[in-house]
Amino acid sequence: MHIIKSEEGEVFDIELEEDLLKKNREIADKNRETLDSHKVLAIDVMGSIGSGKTSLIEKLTKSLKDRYRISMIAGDLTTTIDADRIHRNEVEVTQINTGKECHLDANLIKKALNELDLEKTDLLFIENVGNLICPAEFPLGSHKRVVVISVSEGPYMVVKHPYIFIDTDLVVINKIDLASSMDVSPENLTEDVAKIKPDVKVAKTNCRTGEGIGDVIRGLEL
Ligand SMILES: Nc1nc2c(ncn2[C@@H]2O[C@H](COP(=O)(O)OP(=O)(O)OP(=O)(O)O)[C@@H](O)[C@H]2O)c(=O)[nH]1
Ligand SMILES: [Mg+2]
Repeated sequence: MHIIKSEEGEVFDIELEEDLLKKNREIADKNRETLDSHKVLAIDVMGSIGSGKTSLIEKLTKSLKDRYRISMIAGDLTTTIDADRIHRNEVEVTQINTGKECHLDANLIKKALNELDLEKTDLLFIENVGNLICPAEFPLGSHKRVVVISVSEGPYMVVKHPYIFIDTDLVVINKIDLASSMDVSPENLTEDVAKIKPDVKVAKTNCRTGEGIGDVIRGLEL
């Protein structure tokens, strides 16, 4: 079998991309300053499509709402479905619709931070656009990064998408209730994650029932 690997510098827009990433990092640093000046802890929730990001935020919001004033930024291409879901729990939500873009970036978060009442927020969940590739390269200025994967995506999603796990504080392996019917082992996924980032925390959850949410809360030191 022939395998073609692109070399560094081979992709024609590489210089453009480096400038873009540098600018994104600068704005992300400013976002962090804004968050810190208002004493807001921000958590970037990344993960594959349909893995359970919104369900996780929903469960965390319910568990933590007596201890923190919680807000959310919801990233999606076009709809407000997830934002509406979380808003029903009386959480202040700002929607970002990215159009065709497959990730949030620091500039979009800067705009959303202008819309939120940061004085009335202690904890901010940012739900990134669902995929395991693009969000990895775009820090937003958040204090912590979580990656949500689920057993329903099959056994290879960790080894196929290593980069998103490198700069992550906590990995959530969701839908453990489906593990046997999917014939996917959460333990094997945990081992795959540990090979990429040995010290990363892992929580196994069922975000429908709330099983494992306590481990997520402890993992995030909330
Ligand atoms: N069986 C099972 N279903 C789950 C679990 N967590 C979430 N779901 C279901 O999975 C589907 C997708 O969940 P969401 O929370 O919307 O996932 P998401 O990652 O926010 O999806 P996108 O934002 O569209 O990428 C919904 O039908 C949830 O009810 C779980 O632990 N077990
Ligand atoms: Mg969602």
